[in-house]
Amino acid sequence: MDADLNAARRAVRDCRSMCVLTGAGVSAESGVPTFRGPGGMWKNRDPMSLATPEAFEEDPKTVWEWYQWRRGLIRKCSPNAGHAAIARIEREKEDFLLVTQNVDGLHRLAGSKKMAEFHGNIWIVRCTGCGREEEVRDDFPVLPPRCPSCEALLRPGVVWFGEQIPSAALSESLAMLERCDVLLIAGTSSVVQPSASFAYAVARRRGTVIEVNLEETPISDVARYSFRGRTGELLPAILCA
Ligand code: BV8
Ligand code: ZN
Repeated sequence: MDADLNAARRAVRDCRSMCVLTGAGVSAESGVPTFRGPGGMWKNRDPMSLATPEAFEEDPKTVWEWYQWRRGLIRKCSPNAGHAAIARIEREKEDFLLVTQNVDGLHRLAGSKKMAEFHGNIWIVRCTGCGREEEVRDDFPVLPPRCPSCEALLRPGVVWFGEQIPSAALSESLAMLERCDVLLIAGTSSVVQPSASFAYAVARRRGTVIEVNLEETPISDVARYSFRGRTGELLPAILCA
């Protein structure tokens, strides 16, 4: 482990262009429930059955109850040492991009700036009628909330299953995957597409892929270095050159 850890640290230190991909495991260290792990469920509903346009179409009130519950939880959480280490390395690299699947906004709170929110942001709400977007941090008094301008339903500003990744985030990420020397993947089960394919895109062109995750994932043997452990500990250890 130590030899690999030192080699991974050197790869991070010596690289010019770096991409970091994060998932719910990074925010789990701040107390945010993961998508698929214990505590990620809500009222025994599977998130996969709630995070879809069909679920919202059929029962917007229940979908909003789930999001209001998650917003309430996340509101009490602060960034952790893993978020801070990622924000710090960004300032040391000439060419850097953080791609996060997390919708909680904790990376931005930790100071990350060069960032693509691949699955949107839970604090943004969008009108299904006039498309008006707004950042709303408070709880909505009535669910589902309606647009103050046109009365249509508001929806969470996140990407649901079956929806396209926001085009700016997608193109910025794909461009980075073509040129980064190091891709660090942290706290994701690597089952959701298209972010789960990032590792292959970089490994194919001999870039260095580093994984940090509690459990093994489908990309663990694609990674040059794959560390089992908590992001709150391993990210500072690998990123603090
Ligand atoms: C797309 C936002 C083109 C909402 C999310 C069939 C029909 C339709 C679509 C598909 C299909 N087959 C495949 C697809 C594509 C689909 C997909 O990938 N499905 C999979 C699941 C089969 N993808 C899409 O639909 C994407 N769009 O492809 O557009 C298209 C369009 C139509 C049809 C085809 C293609 C959109 C995907 C975005 C979905 N939205 N979230 C919300 O949050 O409410 S995804 C959701 O999963 C979260 O964003 C989450 O971030 C993401 C990934 O989960 P993880 O972050 O990995 O979290 P998870 O809990 O799974 O794992 C946590 C990991 O951390 C674990 O491994 C754990 O061990 C580890 N861990 C925990 N604690 C720690 C830790 N590690 C270290 N330290 C710790 N402390
Ligand atoms: Zn509207």
